[in-house]
Amino acid sequence: MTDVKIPLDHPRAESLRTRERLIEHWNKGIVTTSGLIAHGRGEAFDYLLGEETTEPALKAIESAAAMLLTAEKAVISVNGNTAALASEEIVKLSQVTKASIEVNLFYRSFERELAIQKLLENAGAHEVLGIGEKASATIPELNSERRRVDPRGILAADVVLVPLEDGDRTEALVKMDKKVIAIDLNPLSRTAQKATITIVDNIIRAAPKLVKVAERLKKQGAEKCEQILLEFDNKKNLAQAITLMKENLSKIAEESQKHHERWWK
Ligand code: PTJ
Repeated sequence: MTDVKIPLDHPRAESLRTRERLIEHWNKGIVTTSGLIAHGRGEAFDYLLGEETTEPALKAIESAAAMLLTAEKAVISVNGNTAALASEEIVKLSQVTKASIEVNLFYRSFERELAIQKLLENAGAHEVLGIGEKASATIPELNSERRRVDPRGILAADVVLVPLEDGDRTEALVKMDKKVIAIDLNPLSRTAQKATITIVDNIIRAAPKLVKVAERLKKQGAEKCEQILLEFDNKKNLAQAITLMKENLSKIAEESQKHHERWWK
């Protein structure tokens, strides 16, 4: 933590607390320096979304929950930012959907893997895959450290949840015939565009909702899940997210124009 006290009535208090959380986990070696930059990019897109879970995001969350629940082997891939921002929800989601949890890092080091494993175990995880030598398999055509995966986890999975992804891995996983669920505030990113289901939302808001929806759908059964998946169209959903951002920008531009006109009359 930094020494800064965030006033409770600060208009951006929540956003500042999230930053503090990331800095705290950066100090613990969980979040990488680049992860702080990645968060800044996410914040910019979150502004355009109005910092709320939109209708298209809710639809994608429902479909993601349905896909996780009907998977033969689902795996939740965890990086530094995800661990810092949503470890408890990730563990809950794995319990509800019976998905495995695997640590998979772009900036891989054994120390970071262990620190993230510990954080997840403290949040209630029984087993964390992908640590050290256990990540002995390789995703073909991928040169980053993300290529190293656990043969009992991502390699064997039919569905992989990849929050805050860094690009080319989603494409590689899709080429391996896996279904990929992305959580990414940037609907234009390669990950967002290539994923099977893209949740354009902040992981802080999306992860608890994903848990709740999965709990509900689990009770409703596999048939309901399959129906939801049949009706979902990721490209259409992404287009709706981008349109919402465009409309929010137009509103801001109109207000700005009105303000200008009032001022100069
Ligand atoms: O922990 P490591 O070593 O695996 O490294 C992780 C990072 C995040 C550094 C790495 O994956 C990376 O560089 O990611 P990118 O390419 O910056 O992509 C991250 C994406 O996540 C961007 O499209 C951001 O807009 C988005 N993003 C950032 N913060 C959030 C987010 N999406 C949802 N919720 C957020 N809080």
